[in-house]
Amino acid sequence: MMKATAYANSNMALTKYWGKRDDRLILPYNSSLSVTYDGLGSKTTVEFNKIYDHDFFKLDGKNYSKGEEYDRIVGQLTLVRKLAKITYFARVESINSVAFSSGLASSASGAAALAMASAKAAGLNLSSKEHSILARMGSGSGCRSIYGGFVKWQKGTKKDGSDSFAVQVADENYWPELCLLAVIVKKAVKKVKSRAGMAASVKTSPYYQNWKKEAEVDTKKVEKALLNKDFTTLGEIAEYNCLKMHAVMLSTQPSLIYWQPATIAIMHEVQNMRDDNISAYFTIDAGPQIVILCLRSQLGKICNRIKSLNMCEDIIPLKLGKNAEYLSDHLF
Ligand code: 2P0
Repeated sequence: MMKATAYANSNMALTKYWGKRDDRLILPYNSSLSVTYDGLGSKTTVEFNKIYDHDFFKLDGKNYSKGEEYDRIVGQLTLVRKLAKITYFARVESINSVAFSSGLASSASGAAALAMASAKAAGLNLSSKEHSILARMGSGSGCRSIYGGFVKWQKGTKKDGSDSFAVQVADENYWPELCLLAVIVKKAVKKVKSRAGMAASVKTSPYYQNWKKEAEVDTKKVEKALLNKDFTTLGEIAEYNCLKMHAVMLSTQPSLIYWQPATIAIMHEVQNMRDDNISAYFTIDAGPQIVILCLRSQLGKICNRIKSLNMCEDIIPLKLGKNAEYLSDHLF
């Protein structure tokens, strides 16, 4: 039977991916570095079988037979069929962790779990690097979800994308003092998805050229700070990198304003905390939620300060997660 199941955690970038130099192969303009977090992820089962007359896809109990989600899945399956030299259609079922409804959802874990499950179901025996490349072609940030801990997506320079994949910089046990705190300000679906948003930024933001240069340097600096366990440098660069990405978003036409009033209030509060000698930094993706970087010894204090603002729906401490893996209990 050609069936396999995989689980992958989601990830949060400390230096961001925002813009593609190749839309089809999903190749980024700059490298990025992320943290894989535990318990927010996707479990996916794939079966290739001659009885299917098309590709079936079910996500969290809902069937999809067209649209952006469906096309992404079929795109990844088509790559796998080509690699494995098979022609069978597939049945794909995927579930996301409950906490996904928090607004920290990302396509990364889905792309990584699908890459691993579909490759194995098709009889391929791929390396982690090959899984990462396959996940990348489903969703760019997905290439980072193949690994746990701290992960770098090296942008690569080759046209065919064969050198654009993720590598693990350090595992999830490397720096136990480092904490991430997700602050959920609004559980709303964003108006402009990352894929369309970043394409518009590349085309229209007058700051895009600077962004890609700076982001490449920031990624190197964050990697070094991480390896030195230098929290202040890591926090400063990560926060600044996030603000530079948002400057590009704001200067895109039409502008991409992912922040809500509460997002800005919490950004101020994080900076105020630093004035009070609490070492905290923030990072924000293409949405209103904030992730605060801090050290474990100050987690309680920071939680209390954020709670007392009364501006968020939830505060979730994020644990660092491990590598994506195969599971033996299938979803069907
Ligand atoms: C990141 N984001 O580095 C950045 C920061 C959002 C902001 O990766 O088009 O869903 O599928 O490659 O991976 C979101 O982009 O986009 C993302 P595609 P993806 O995490």
